[in-house]
Amino acid sequence: MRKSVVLITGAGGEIGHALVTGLAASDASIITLDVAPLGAALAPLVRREFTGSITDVSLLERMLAEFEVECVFHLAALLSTRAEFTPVTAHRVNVEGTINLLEFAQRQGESHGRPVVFLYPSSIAAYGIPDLETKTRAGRVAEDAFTHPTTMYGCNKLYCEELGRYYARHYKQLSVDASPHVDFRSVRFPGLISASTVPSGGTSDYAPEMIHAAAKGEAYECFVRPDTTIPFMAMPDASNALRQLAAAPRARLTRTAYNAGGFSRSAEEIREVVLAAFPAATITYKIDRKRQGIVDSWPADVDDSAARADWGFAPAYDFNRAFLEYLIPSIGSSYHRP
Ligand code: AKB
Repeated sequence: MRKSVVLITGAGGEIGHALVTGLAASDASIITLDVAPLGAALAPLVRREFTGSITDVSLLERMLAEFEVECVFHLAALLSTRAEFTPVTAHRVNVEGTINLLEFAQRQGESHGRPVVFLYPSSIAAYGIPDLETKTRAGRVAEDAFTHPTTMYGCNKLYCEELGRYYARHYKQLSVDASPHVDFRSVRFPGLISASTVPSGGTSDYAPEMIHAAAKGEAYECFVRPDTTIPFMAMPDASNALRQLAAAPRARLTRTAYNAGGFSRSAEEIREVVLAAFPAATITYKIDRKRQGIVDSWPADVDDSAARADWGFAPAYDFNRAFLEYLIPSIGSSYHRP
């Protein structure tokens, strides 16, 4: 008999660190897949860790044979800035890797007869707002507006949302005996900020990078303008949102992709709260024109009323609580442990 488990891909990453910790605390039986071995903090929390790529179909075949997967949290991805340096690799990992996981979930569902709940973290990068005047006028953007991404990562995320919708509603619709076995659910996250991990390859990373640099006593050059504004979310709210959406009754869900907001602030407002906590910090601006162009195409804020109505999304961290109660104390202490 195969063991019934939850699969988390990219488990060693920023979202994965929070999700593994949270699911393990609720006694979930977890298997993981990541390109690197899990760190000492996570490894003891999982039933089995597989080290390899989501593009390795033979590895997924081995997992299919050994485990009965009820739920997939597919977190593995190359983020927006890194994807712009290697767009073909990003497409291969972000898209081909995702269809491999969707096929894995489909075959899991066919074998054990129950729909596999498939959670997919999409992103505000799925939006592409043409200019700053339109961004200001657009305000809180709803899911079906401005879906013309300008990055490979954003294109990947939007297409994979549609791939998931296909697997959940139209899979092999011309085949007689085909029926969907994937219950695909996606959240378009804003810039996520974690106290437990260092940011890697994102274009929204200027916010966490500021805090980490100030806590380490290192000067930081912010690569976007002071007025640059996008929504952010504290990582505990992101992890909880994925778990909440996974547990939501299927009949309550009117969409397969949902916005989820946190707090919308400018780079200068973030700089001010970091300087108040670390008065000796040096935070200046050195604009990276290309990364600025990416962030300018993302919405200043998102309309997440559908998530709140359908599955009760309600972030616990506003701007002040996120920085004053979670990020600054945790990151500050992580660099100054005796
Ligand atoms: C990135 O900056 O690429 C990510 C995102 C906004 O999805 N943090």
